[in-house]
Amino acid sequence: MKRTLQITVLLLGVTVGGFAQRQPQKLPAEQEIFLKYGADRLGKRQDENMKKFRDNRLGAFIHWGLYAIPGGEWNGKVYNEAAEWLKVWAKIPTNEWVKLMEQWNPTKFNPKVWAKMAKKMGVKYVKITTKHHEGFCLWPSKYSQYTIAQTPYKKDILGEMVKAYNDEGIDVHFYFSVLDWSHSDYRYDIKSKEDEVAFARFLEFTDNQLKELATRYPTVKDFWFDGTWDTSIKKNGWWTAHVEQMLKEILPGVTINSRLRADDYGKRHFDSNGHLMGDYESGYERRLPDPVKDLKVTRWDWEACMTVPENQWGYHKDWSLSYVKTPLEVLERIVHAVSMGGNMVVNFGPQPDGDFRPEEKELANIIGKWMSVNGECIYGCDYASWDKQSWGYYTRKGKDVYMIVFNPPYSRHLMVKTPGNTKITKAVVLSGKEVGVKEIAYNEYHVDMPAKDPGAPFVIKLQVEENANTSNKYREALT
Ligand code: JFZ
Repeated sequence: MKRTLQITVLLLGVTVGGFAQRQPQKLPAEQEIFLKYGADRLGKRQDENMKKFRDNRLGAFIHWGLYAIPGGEWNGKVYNEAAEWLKVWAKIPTNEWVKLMEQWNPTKFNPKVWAKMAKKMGVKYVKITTKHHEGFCLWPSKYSQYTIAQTPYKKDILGEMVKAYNDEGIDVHFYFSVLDWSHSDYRYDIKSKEDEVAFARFLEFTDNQLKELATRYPTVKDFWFDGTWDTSIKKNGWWTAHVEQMLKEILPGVTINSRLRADDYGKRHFDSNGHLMGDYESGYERRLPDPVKDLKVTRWDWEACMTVPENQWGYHKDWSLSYVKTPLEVLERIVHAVSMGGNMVVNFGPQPDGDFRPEEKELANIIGKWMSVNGECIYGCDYASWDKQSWGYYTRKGKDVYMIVFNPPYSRHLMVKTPGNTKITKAVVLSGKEVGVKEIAYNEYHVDMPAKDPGAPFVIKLQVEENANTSNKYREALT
């Protein structure tokens, strides 16, 4: 009885909660309910593959599919909603949409140039859309008629990308949409026996495609699932757990995002007991945790991804229709994510001709220049757990604490409050000179600005001494 009530309450929470799915409600252990398809593990994965995923910190997303060809425009009408969803906005039937395949011939595509661009930008991994909601496959899948093999281009474009990125030492992650608008067996919900049978066939087809990807491209490091929000999938939580297991058997060490998973009760990302499913949370999409309130995110691995215009993942021909983030704003989001113990993936929507738009090239260049000087405060860095200050963000790697300054104060004194028993012994601007540090009160310091204002975000590396024996008798006397 008690259990039934609990489940009812939980289910109610799921339905009414909507986005509350990302606010895990941790139940005391004795109140946890039995789940066959809940979290496989508590806490962060600590193996080498996960460590590499985490240390990479900065990635690029590539959204490339048939939607790049119309670029947000259909029959003379320009739609400002996400270009990769144009089929839905303009209500284009599948048989018409897939005709775009006849035009897929990116004559300017050069995977080596793409990989060099990513390398120069300083990204350590690239997430590629192997198949977006439209169903078009960038690899010659033997399970679908809508693939790169049926276009004038013919060649395995995904294979070419994987090789080129790997040759530059860049990890490749696969984006895969379970939702497939091109497949007649796909169901949004299961309402009849017929739906059940069709959807079972669809899940088998999806398994086959995933096995195909994992065996054709064994260097893939991660699967990032999308298009898993429909009721049909929530009713088949067992399948999401099975997919994770299946991929991990084929590719030991592979990492998988939380967006794939649904538990026995259809609860997504976090199971009905409040535990993260998959290896890292992937709910931060075009938004970031609050730097002060959301510190719980430091308890699990997470990765955020962002668009450069307001909401365009695929190529859209007119970027003037929404606000486009400046390179500085993109940079701040990267730093912000790392300061909260997360990864950041910046999106690119290549043109149909295989080149990148000038704005994206410029963005990659500017980020790359900054990373070449300051990358030390990003790669392998984590949440520093020092009190946030208004001038910017902290990150940390072992004993080194980095101050990433975005908003220097008029006083030219950068306030730093250290945790108990932590002393700052030296402060050096990355690729620059040492700056003054003054202890102004117990565990409070002023770190000087560089003599010449850099006029751009800069990084100060702090040398700290943590001494468990230091104590402040006066402070103790007050307690
Ligand atoms: C999905 C896609 O629909 C979109 O086209 C793009 O590929 C993006 C990366 O992923 O969009 C989402 C998915 C999940 C959320 C929001 C948009 N979410 O959980 O808030």
